[in-house]
Amino acid sequence: EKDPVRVLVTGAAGQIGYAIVPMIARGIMLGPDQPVILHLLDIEPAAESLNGVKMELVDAAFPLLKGVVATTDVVEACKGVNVAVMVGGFPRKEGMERKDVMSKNVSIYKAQASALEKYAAEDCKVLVVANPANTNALILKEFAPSIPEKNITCLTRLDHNRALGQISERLKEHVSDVKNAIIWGNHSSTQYPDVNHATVTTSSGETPVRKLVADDQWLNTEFITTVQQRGAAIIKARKLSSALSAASAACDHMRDWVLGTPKGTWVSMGVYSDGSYGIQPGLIYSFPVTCEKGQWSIVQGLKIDEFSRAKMDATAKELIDEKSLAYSCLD
Ligand code: NAX
Repeated sequence: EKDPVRVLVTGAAGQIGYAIVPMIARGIMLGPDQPVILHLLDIEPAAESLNGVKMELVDAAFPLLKGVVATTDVVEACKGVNVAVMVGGFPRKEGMERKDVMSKNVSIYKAQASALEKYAAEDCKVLVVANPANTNALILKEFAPSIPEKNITCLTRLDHNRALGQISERLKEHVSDVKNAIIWGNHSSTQYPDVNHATVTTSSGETPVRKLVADDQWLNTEFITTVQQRGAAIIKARKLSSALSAASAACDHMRDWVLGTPKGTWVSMGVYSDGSYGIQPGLIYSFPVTCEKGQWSIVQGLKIDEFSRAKMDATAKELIDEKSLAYSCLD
């Protein structure tokens, strides 16, 4: 049997936390033959509820689950973790200024970066889910300089999966036959969902989505806004934000990163920009990536038309603004 992998989930008493821990304990994230030890972190006001989650994990008798550490102590939570899924954060409440929310999250991610840097396993892979996800990941990177920048990512896989879902619904093709959509940029409403390179596998082979949909007007307007606004649509319907789909996407992100993407398939991940596609280095920006042997690499050489260029630059601009807002909170 393999040695257990230690997986940290912060914000574990919250909605996404409640959805994701059973997925991890069932092997959805790291594979059906990979034992895990869950490290669950939340803050003091949620301590009792966190303990309830731990009780349920015991009650579920998961064969792969070799232990649970449930704590409000960030040092204890980070000790020896190989994978860190950062779901905890300060939510934007009605009437709050953007700067106030940023400032709260900057201080959370600064502190947690230091704890991860000191106590996590050397090869720890980090996925930031909590919003503003890209900028929280950037702060984490800045304050954990000894963690390789390649090990710090943020979640845009939910947006990616939403794009595949919309194409699947429109064409009445199964979602697993749709691939290679791209989410460029920020996990926010400025993200650019791009299907210029996406395909659908049918009985006649792999066909471009643009050809099958045959409605550029829809693809260039409604499709994009539906994906961008999907989070808000879920809140309107459920009176709560996306949780099961976010948890599932976080598992997809980590699984593909650790175990590799299927041949001929790429996925979207928020990663540290190296200047690819003219996106300025020093931002956590969502790109199309393939993964092999636990390493992601940005898909190179895709043709970018003028329409895409403008949208990719607009979402980069928002990230540059967020970055300076975040830095102004550090002073
Ligand atoms: P909840 O409010 O249900 O849960 C958040 C949990 O984090 C709470 O239990 C809270 O006590 C805890 N927490 C707060 N500060 C903490 C700290 N310093 N250390 C540890 N835990 C802390 O929110 P939920 O619906 O679970 O969403 C979690 C985060 O994911 C939010 O920031 C949300 O905006 C973000 N999302 C990101 C998505 C993405 O695709 N990147 C999609 C879903 C989601 O909206």
